[in-house]
Amino acid sequence: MSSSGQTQGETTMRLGRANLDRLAPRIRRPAYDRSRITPGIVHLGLGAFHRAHQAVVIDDCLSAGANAWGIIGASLRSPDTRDALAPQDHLYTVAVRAAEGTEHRVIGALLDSVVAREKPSRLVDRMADPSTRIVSLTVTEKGYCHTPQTGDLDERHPDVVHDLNNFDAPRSAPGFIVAALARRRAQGLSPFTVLCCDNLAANGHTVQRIVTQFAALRSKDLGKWIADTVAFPCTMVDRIVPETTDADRDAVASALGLRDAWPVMTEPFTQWVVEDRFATGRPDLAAAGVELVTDVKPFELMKLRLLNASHSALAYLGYLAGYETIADTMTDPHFARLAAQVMEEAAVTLTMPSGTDLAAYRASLLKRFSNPALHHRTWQIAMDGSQKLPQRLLGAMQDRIARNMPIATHALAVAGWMRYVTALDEHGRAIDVRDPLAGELAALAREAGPVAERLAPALLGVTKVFGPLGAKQRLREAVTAALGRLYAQGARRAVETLVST
Ligand code: CS2
Repeated sequence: MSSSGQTQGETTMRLGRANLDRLAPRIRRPAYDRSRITPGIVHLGLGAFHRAHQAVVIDDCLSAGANAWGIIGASLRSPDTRDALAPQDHLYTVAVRAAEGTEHRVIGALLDSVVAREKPSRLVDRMADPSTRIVSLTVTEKGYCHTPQTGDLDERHPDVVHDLNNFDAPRSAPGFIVAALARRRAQGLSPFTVLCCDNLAANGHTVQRIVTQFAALRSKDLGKWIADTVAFPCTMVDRIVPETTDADRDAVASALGLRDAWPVMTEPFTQWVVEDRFATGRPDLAAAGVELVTDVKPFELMKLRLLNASHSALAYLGYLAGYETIADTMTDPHFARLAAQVMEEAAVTLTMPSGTDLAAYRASLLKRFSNPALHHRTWQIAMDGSQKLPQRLLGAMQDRIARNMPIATHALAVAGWMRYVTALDEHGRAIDVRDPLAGELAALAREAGPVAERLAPALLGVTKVFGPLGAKQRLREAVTAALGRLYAQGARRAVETLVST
């Protein structure tokens, strides 16, 4: 923590149940008696995104009287969130930032938290408890132990291997879900609904496939029971939630008059579209602003191919051009145009329900990316690209190739990723590449050297990411040419050239 953080920490009282009434009067706080709330949801992956998105919706449900739907959060590995939140009775602040100012709200929906690594059986017990009716997840793309390109369980993933040998003491999200469902089945309990809230293509179906494949490795019967009885609704989740910094914590303490060690920062926009398939009940989500639909797919593709695709394009190319945040990147008109162009290329690959205004959606995304109050680092979004590229960029490229349409903008985004994962920036400085395949990608890059004609084919050959698409002539040509321009001109000029032609 920064020295100013420490100073304030020493002099400002900690947020907690006992001192909610000391909050500055304008701060919204739980409008219900928390002692009457019982848990109905177990959430895996207690990161900032969950706390700024689903937990806020659940907080609204609790305010409306849905007392049996409190959340127990689980961090799969790190104790940091539990250690920060337990001393403040799991209360925390959501700071909603806009150019005009910040609104703060204290959320009470999270009742308790567990750290799975410390005592896996405690989490399995909690998930198997009859009161648990929904298990939701935000474990990031890589948390599903699957092959991003195919959507199948990666049976050789170290956590999967571990979990199959330690069935009652798992490590991975699929391992916990299967262990808890097996327990419920043995006890004659109905299963919980599995609600994936990560940016995966067809997220519910994908997680259903992964979990069923995992279970079948343990027992064919269990796999079949899960396939037949467990509901895995698809969801589209959207809210931009940058990592919280020490400066953010200080700003929140000043606004609250109390110190919160684990606040979350976000934007005014929030959207949650959910398929209404809950086997064992749900709170009244619609009353809390959730869009309940029969088919999420079009909304999910819209979000992945418009928002996330242009986000990733800005992240790789913006980082290489020296921009620290998305909002900084968007101040450069060529990069703003690049984001718009990625969306234009992708939009024609979407088939939306009538009444969807894609042009308005695209305009709202550009505005959200430009929010000067959000410090969303390009480096943060650049993380785990190997897990993100297929659903964000490659699907739209495949569709456009099938229709004989140009793919130059998407190709530059993919080339930006390639240049980024070499782990050396345009000035020869090291890039801290965070990606499960970082080592493999950097080794390929070292072998190929900084030559587009060698590097592009080498990386396109990584089938876990590109699958058969990597062998397509049109894709190879477009990506190789884009990477060549990145090496010849640098990211800033390459983006300018692209959007000016
Ligand atoms: C971002 C997303 O980090 C990333 O990859 O693109 O987290 C994005 O901010 C959210 O999906 C917005 O809903």
